Amino acid sequence: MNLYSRFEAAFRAASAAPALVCPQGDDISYADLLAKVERMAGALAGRGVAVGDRVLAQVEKTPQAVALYLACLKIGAVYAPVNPAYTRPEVERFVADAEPALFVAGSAGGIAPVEETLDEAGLGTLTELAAASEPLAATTPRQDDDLAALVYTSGTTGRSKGAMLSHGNLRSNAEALARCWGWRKDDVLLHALPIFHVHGLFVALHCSFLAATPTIFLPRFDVPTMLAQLPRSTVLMGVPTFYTRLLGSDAFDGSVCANMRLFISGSAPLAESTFAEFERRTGLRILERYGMSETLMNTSNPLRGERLPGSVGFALPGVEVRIAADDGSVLPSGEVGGIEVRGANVFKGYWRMPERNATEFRDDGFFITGDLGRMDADGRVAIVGRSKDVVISGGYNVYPKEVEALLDELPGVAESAVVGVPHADFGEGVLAVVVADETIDQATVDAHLKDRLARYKQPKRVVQVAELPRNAMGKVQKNMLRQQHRFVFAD
Ligand code: MCA
Repeated sequence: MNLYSRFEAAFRAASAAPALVCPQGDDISYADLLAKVERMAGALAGRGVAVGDRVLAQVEKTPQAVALYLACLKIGAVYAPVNPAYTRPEVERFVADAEPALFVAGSAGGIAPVEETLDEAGLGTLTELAAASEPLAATTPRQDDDLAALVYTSGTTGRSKGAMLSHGNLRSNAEALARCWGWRKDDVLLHALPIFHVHGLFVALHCSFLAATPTIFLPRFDVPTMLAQLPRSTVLMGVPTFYTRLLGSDAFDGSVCANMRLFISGSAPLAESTFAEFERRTGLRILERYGMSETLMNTSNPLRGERLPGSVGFALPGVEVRIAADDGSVLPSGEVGGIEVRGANVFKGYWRMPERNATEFRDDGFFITGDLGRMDADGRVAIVGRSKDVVISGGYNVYPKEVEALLDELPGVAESAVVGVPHADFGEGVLAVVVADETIDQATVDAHLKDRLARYKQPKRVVQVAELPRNAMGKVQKNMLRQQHRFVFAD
């Protein structure tokens, strides 16, 4: 079934109800959203976008962008969202890889909202087009296995990989989450996440869309707006930085949260201190869950029952999770190993990368996540580390290889190592350690990376050293670097 047909039925049944509540603009009802999607679908079809074509979208968070995503589903196109913060060279790699039929993006002067610019060829605005197009009412039938989205991750080799997500992946996961989190007819989702990633686009919006409940749709996270909107919300989904920033405000307390029934955290490890302080301040326990772009959501702490700090809970309904050794043998409960996942949630593989798909899946269909974890006898999972070299900063994954390759281009740099070290706001901050025969300071690095790498990937601190620590095999010991520089962001 086309995932959009599932939403459409709910939208029609609730057509007068608010869909996107926009404190800084006009609210959008479900009837408005249906109409916007039909016009956008007409515009896409009118531009020749066909079933299976990719639509690459580098757009700001607006209701129009939501309509663009839903219209792609509706006509059977494959939606490929990318972060508006990405620089031109980063986006060019996605364009080359996805070969989109349409690239919805900003002009050379910067990234404009979807309403303002259509694409590089200056074809007019998508909103103009949508307004001028005949609405397209028919939804293209799709099978569960048909592609719905391509979500890019950079990967440990520094090369972009597009995770292929199907209609069935998205639908099954949304249904599992709505059930697991007890989604109610009177829920109001507070939405401050970006919508170019799995968390904000699929996990959060799909829960609202399945039940056609209202979403308070904020362009970005900021504490004063959150404090103003929490009293009329019931559910918040956020990254740990949301929670540490809320706790940083004296105005955040139990009374602000009186209407809230659920705070959910994901995309990065939630510190036990944040969990504890949040409970002390509000009387509520944050529910932590675990997922990734390739698998959508895998596990969740329970809605009813104990939510434990440091635990990501139990496998979701329909998801199998196991802990395995490198050779794929399943480990007994309590032992640390690689987390592997199988189920209707698991992606179809990486776009045009058969060689990777052959090594990242076991013969019996389990996907090797690259995360390290442990499972208790009762099935409760804890993440204990990552076997892949990745930094998680404010919920964004940063792959050191991509940053190191650019640092190594700088004149005088012999080698570099990028690691994540504790950062009070972002959980981990990106630190560059360089070996060079000239002075390499923060300004040099900033100037070099400015137009080459999204700001959040750029090192927030640069340290120059005489040599990098290596083991007997000659491999750089990143653990040692993380240890030596763990207080870099403490001041
Ligand atoms: C902004 N900056 C960052 C980050 N965000 N640097 C490192 N890491 C970040 N996450 C930069 C800005 O460019 C700015 O640079 C400086 O840091 C301070 O920005 P500030 O205004 O304080 O930041 P913000 O705009 O308030 O953003 C912080 C944020 C945001 C709200 C935490 O990063 C965010 O929304 N993160 C959510 C990411 C997310 O949705 N992840 C889901 C991935 P300067 O001032 O120097 O120019 S999906 C996923 O992971 C899986 C599937 C899952 O399980 O969910």
